[in-house]
Amino acid sequence: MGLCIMIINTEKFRDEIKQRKEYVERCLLEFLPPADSYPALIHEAMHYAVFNGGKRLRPIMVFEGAVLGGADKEEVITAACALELIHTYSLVHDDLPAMDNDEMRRGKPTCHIVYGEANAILTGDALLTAAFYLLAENLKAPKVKAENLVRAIRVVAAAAGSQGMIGGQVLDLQSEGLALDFSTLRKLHSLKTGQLFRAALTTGAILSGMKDSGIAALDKYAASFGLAFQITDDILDVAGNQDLIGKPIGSDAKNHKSTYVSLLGMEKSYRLARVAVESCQEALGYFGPEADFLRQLALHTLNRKN
Ligand code: GRG
Repeated sequence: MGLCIMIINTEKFRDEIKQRKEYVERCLLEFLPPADSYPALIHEAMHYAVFNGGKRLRPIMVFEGAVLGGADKEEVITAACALELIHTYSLVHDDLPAMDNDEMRRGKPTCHIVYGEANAILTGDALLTAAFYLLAENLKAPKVKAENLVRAIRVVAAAAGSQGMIGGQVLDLQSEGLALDFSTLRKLHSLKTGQLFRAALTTGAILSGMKDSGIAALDKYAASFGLAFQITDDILDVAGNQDLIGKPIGSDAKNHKSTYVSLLGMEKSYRLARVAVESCQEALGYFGPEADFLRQLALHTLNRKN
């Protein structure tokens, strides 16, 4: 599928994303413990961290994986919320003084600035714990099979853990100040950023009962999507608009991090992102027009502003 054929309906696609994001936010509000529930401090901090203007890409992927497998999105609501909570916990901890020491995220002071460092650590812990509670809650969905749910929980735990996102974060922290080679940078980001996208899309598909060949195609798509997303993240950190990103640009340079841009330069980085988006489209060859949303999402990522 040629890239330009898919560029056509940008306006409509943005509206579609907006509606899906609003749906995710309604689900999150329903399934997070209320902000004023006892003990209110931790629940208020969890709400502060979760309702921060994020794009909600990972839950959107859970829903999309499920729908492509023939399930109703209502069947995977709590799993979709779980992926966003894991993502949010990772951001709260990533912003801590001991990690990236960032004071702003999405135009608002970070969790530890508002609630203090100890409470921000606990907020991340509580979000991660709540995520696995909500994953298990997905057993209440009438059509989800217990064996598929256990498989999905295993996938999510592996993606978030020491051989997934946390492993990537450790490599990232270890690499500060070092000039990484391309393959190390690629490995680091496939763990830190790619694994959770893969878990999100395949979780929805697994819960829907999709065949393994379809799940493998979605896994491939999400791995390439993660790469494209990370490269554009690096590009935005250099050339993005601070107001749209919601934090000062140049944080990678501030933290002496190797990035695709520092390693390859702007032009080659953009070209690599484009190749990754083409790989996304190839992976979707397994599906017909029902996967057009994912095709457009990959293209949209290439031109994203935040
Ligand atoms: C602390 C365990 C632990 C992990 C941290 C994900 C991560 C690992 C750190 C986030 C830092 C970062 C800039 C990662 C690169 C790409 C990325 C995951 C960006 C944030 O994701 P978005 O843009 O966030 O989907 P929103 O704000 O839209 O929810």
